[in-house]
Amino acid sequence: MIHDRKGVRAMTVSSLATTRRNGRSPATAVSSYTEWDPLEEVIVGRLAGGVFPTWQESMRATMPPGSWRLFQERGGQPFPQDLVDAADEELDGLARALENAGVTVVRPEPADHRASFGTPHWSSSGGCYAAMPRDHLIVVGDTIVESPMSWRCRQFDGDAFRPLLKSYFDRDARWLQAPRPQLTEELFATGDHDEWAITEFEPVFDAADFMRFGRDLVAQRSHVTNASGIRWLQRALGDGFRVHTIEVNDPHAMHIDATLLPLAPGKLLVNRERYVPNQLFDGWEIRKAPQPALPPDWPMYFCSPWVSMNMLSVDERTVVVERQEEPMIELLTDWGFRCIPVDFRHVYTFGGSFHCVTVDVRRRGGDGRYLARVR
Ligand code: DAV
Repeated sequence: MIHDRKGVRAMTVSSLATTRRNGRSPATAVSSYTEWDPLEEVIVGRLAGGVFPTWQESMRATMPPGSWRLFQERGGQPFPQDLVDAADEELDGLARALENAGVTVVRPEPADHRASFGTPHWSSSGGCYAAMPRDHLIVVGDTIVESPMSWRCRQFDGDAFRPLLKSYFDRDARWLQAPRPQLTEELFATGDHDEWAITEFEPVFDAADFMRFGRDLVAQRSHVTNASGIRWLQRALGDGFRVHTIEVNDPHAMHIDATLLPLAPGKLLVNRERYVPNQLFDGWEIRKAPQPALPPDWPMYFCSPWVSMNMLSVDERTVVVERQEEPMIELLTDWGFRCIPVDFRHVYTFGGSFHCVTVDVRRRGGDGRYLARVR
């Protein structure tokens, strides 16, 4: 029934949920199809050694204005040590909380991101960080894909995950890397009236612009993900998967995981400012995330406070949530979820929360069709 191969309109979402709960442990080291199936192994990022990004004009579309000068003047220089230490402590706390929930946690080794580098066409004063594996990597079934990122400074910081990728490869994972982007000037839009900061010069995407719903993925175009990037991933995954590009209302779009988050089959949390109703979610119960609880003067180098909804599901009833996001905890509890509260505000400063800092490498259960069928 779940596979719905004959084109029969799938059963109700709540009966799906019951079927899925008994999924078996996958036989392969890498296997994850959804954002909510029972989590068995996860990568948690690390901030130590991180440096301010090296400025490029396309960042203007997504980065908070207060960061523009900082990135222009301090690209390649370490972040303030006290902020890094506080955030790393919270990342360690997340790792412990997940281990206590029975999940295997793997971490990248500490890396030094200060080294400058270049290509024949451009140079960067340094890298960035290995705190946000979700930007670099997406697991779809037994395949782990490295994304072709449009930020020049991030071309090598994902190398911090290579030892992990090689070890998954040794255990039979399919490992794909998108074509290395050239990131020459042609990729970057120059007109004031361009809708996006990047052109279609070559395929680029950040993996965090995709959400997984079994055999369907939902993607957004953004200032770091272009249509050819989405097409590349669709073609690489093959006919067994379908990538749907949805419209969102986010002039600063960069990463879909503070815009919508599926918590269980049929349960979708959305950003009230950004979500545009979509037929794909016909039959789903949609709730709006409450306003973030973060104080307005909290330092945010990379993103908006909406990372309050950037959460990680341990299974379809259990969500890791920031300890001080009380309205969110209330909403989730009322919706039937168990919350695992973890302190994470210092990580917010660096551009993400629980979803961004993780990659779920293995979740129990297999593929499935969860979205309404649209043509
Ligand atoms: O709301 O600024 C954050 C997403 C981070 N991966 C935002 C997007």
